[in-house]
Amino acid sequence: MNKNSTNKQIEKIASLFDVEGSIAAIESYGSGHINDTFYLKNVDTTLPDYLLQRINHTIFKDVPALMQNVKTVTEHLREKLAKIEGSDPEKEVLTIIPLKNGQLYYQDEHGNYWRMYLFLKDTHCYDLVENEAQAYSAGQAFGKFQSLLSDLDAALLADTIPNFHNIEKRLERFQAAIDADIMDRKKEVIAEIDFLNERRGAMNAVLKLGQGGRLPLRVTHNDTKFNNVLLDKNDRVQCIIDLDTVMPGYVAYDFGDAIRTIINKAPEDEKDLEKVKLNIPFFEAYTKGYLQEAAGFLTELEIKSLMLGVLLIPYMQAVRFLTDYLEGDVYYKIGF
Ligand code: ADP
Ligand code: GN1
Ligand code: MG
Repeated sequence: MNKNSTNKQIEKIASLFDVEGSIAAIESYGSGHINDTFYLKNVDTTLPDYLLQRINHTIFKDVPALMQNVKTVTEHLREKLAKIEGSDPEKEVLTIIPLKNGQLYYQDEHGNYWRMYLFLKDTHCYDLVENEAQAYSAGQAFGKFQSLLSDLDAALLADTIPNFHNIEKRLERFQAAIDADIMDRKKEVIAEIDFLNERRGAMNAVLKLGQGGRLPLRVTHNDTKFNNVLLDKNDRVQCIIDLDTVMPGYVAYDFGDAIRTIINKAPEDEKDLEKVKLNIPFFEAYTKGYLQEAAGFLTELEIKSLMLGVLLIPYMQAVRFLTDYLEGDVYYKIGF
């Protein structure tokens, strides 16, 4: 589809939502791997701008449940923040813009699902952390996010992607992809497969502690990349975004995924592995910020489990990306 007809379609869909004013411009937005995001600029600059997203329903199979999770979590955060002096829930929490008929999403004639958020003006996000202050405030932001949600019963949320961080299931699928080798790519990645297989044994510690009832299931974010933290124009954290995977989980997973992106000096898809170096001061800064907000509600064992998450999540990401390569790039949008 060309740009004009896509824009016409977006305009038509946007008009179904409860927006103020009218749309002046539409831009494709962001660098996510899963959804398609469009920025909608208002004609009247004093009125809000919006973000329209097409939700990838091949991956998120129950969009109504996903949107209900986002509603439950954002309402809870909003209520909690409203009681904290100096907080501005409008700016610090995502706001769902419903359809004019009150529904949380629109399903088009092709079966695609669309939802809209209020666009938070004068914000930006980075793929890479640039300094310790950013690492520290990202830690604070995810710690505060979990802390504000620590009194929300995780059982109220649906599992938007069942077994999302279950390493045993991920490894089963990895093995199935190796066995099927439908793209005939296995021969190119034998060394990588061996590398991952040699380390399998050490990777199920969090899962075992959880299954044994020793770690509580909490409301966790499950996609704690640094680029899911919106910063304001002074580079201060404003809002945690990308709530599609908010569901019951273990805090070690969120900690591990955040550290994965925060301490890497190179982008996650850097081809030159010489550039992939660890930044330990950023690790320390994130941990300080995180524990400052989270230590109050975490159990002792959860605090100990954080390091297990740091070992596990980069490994699990490698398993997931390599599985997708073997399956023919069916899950992630890839850039090359
Ligand atoms: P994806 O799942 O594709 O990563 P995100 O929900 O993270 O999608 O959104 C993509 C990009 O859009 C983000 O990286 C951020 O730059 C921007 N963004 C998301 N939500 C908002 C918002 N409410 N206000 C302003 N920018 C936003
Ligand atoms: C995907 O959509 P995005 O880019 O925020 C993925 C995450 C991975 C991430 C790796 C639903 O997130 O789990 O950590 O790519 N999201 C889903 O960059 O699978
Ligand atoms: Mg994102």
